[in-house]
Amino acid sequence: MAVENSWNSTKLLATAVGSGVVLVAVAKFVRRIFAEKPKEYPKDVVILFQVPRRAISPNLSPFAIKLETYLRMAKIPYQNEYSRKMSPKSKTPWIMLNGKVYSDSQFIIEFLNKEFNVNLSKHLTPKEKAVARSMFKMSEESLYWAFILSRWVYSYGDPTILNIAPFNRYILWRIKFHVARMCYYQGYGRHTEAEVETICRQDLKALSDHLGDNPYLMGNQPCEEDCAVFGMLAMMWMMPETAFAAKIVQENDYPNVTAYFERMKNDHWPDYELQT
Ligand SMILES: N[C@@H](CCC(=O)N[C@@H](CS)C(=O)NCC(=O)O)C(=O)O
Repeated sequence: MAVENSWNSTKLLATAVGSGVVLVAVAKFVRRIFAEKPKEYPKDVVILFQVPRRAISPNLSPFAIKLETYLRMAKIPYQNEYSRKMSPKSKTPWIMLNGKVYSDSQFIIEFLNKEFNVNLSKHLTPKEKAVARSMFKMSEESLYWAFILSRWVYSYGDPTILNIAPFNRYILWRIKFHVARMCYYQGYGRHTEAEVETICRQDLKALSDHLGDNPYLMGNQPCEEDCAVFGMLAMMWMMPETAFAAKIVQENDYPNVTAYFERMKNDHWPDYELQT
């Protein structure tokens, strides 16, 4: 009797597994049939994949604003593709050029410099280039983390940023959880909010002290590194979050940083009107 029962259970299990396998295979087959055909894009035009534009800012990602500002500054032909699809490195933005995919805003800029023979920083000496690099790395590797903590963790996200219904807290909660975890492993997420605010202010003060009366990061002429710094400032200066980022902008302790941000916006985004 016991042997028969166990034989029956094995048969049941095998049937269930078999049906599961068949169902998965059918689902894959149907998906393949209805899958979107790869789009045709024009030759030698950079296709910039980024999340959809917002009423308040050209993009939610500072790296997308950096890349699009660079494409505009370098006058490289490009076309936007608004998509939530991530790069093979699971990040946004990314590009496609003549059917090939390239990831990471900085690697993309370095690739495009070679491909389109561009050098927006050729007027800089090696020493100036080193300073420009330290400024853009400070923006991307320090200010960025302070800012995303302010936006997604301390503000707990603002539904207006994502254009989602106010009750759709689940999406905000998922982003908050993801960002908090990333920031914890990066390190800033282990600090208190007050400590992170101090870091943010110190970075902005360093940028302000460095800029002085310069219209651009490295003097009278913009350079490649301006794109990254502008992209990061756009996050704070164009977004309506609460928490410390918005407070810092409202207090306007760094008027030359505000003026620099406005100058870059007017130079490269005359078509983009702040709609808040
Ligand atoms: N180093 C990358 C950073 C890109 C990046 O961190 N993008 C964020 C949006 S601002 C992202 O895709 N986050 C998704 C995730 O981390 O899962 C670049 O320069 O492109």
